[in-house]
Amino acid sequence: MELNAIKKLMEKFSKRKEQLYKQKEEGKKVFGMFCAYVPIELILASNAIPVGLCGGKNDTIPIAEEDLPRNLCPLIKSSYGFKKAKSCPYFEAADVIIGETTCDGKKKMFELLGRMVKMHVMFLPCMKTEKAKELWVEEVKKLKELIEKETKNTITEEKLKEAVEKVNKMRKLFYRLYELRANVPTPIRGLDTLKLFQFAYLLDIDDTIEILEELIEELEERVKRGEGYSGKRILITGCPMVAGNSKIVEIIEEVGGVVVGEESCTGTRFFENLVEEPTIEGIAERYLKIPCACMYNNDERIENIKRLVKELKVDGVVYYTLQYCHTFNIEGARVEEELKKEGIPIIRIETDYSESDREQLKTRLEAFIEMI
Ligand code: BJ8
Repeated sequence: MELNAIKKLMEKFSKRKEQLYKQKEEGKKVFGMFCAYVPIELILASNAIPVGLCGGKNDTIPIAEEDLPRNLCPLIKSSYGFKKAKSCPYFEAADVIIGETTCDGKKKMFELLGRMVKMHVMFLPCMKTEKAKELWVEEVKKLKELIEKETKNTITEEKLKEAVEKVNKMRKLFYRLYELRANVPTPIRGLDTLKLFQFAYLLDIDDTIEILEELIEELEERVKRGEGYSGKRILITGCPMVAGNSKIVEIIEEVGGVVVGEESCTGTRFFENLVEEPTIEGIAERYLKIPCACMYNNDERIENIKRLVKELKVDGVVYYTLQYCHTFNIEGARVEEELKKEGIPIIRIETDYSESDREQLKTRLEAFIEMI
């Protein structure tokens, strides 16, 4: 049941490093990003390249622990370790890295990272008040200025409009993908969708759009034929699962579940909400809507989870936290309480990038999936 579009995704990804360095040789600047809050429209409008840099592998954690505490989120340690070891081609390609004041761990890691690479940190407010919105518009403006300075390209209204349209086009395709996943049986496995989200942070956006268009056609055919994956329908919510980290989805799908949605930055938080106006204000407005657990009183996230449970006909929710991620971990208590009130089954999992807990997680997830 392999999808041609997923084969193509893997092929494109295998050639991405070469393509990126070629684009760099041609004079394009590369901006590394750590977060879904970075407005990629501005980077694209300046004819530069955005690449996601979050690390999902265990291998670079020991070198990171020479500088960072052991009891820190693995995503932060893995990312830092990649730079320190100079082992990630995307990190090495980046001319400037854009960070933002999300969780404390990332924020403080950026101070150390700034000794190795040029950093620009955006001041992301942790509330969505009117004052916060004004501040965020200023931060987006500052980012535009920085990008223009680095690339020596002016971001004209026209260029910005083109970039907004392109990114919105990609977002609409992801919305359509989610509509298709709502079918029973669901036409695509969670593991394939996860790869798509992970690589969408790395691939050229035109390639991502091309793959999504092909994928959607293939999935529409599958739906017409009534083909797909049965099993207990699972929604994952929580920390992102960046490239290199797919442990939980693998386990869920090994033990009789099928992941039909992700309320995550490798999921809905990546594409939900279009930019309505192709202006700095319009862009700022869309990005500030992202319901990350770093936000104070993040009620939209809870509402989104409940909505997704209905839309995707979910049987149970897996709440996924990376070890030492306090924001998602603490918010888990509220999410659990709210879902339980509505009779939605939920299991909370806390893990890292190691394989040491795989069997234990398998036992817990197997029991959960049998029970729901
Ligand atoms: S918008 S989820 S990409 S911050 S897992 S590093 S929060 S301790 S990744 Fe994130 Fe932006 Fe939010 Fe998305 Fe900190 Fe938690 Fe680690 Fe995290």
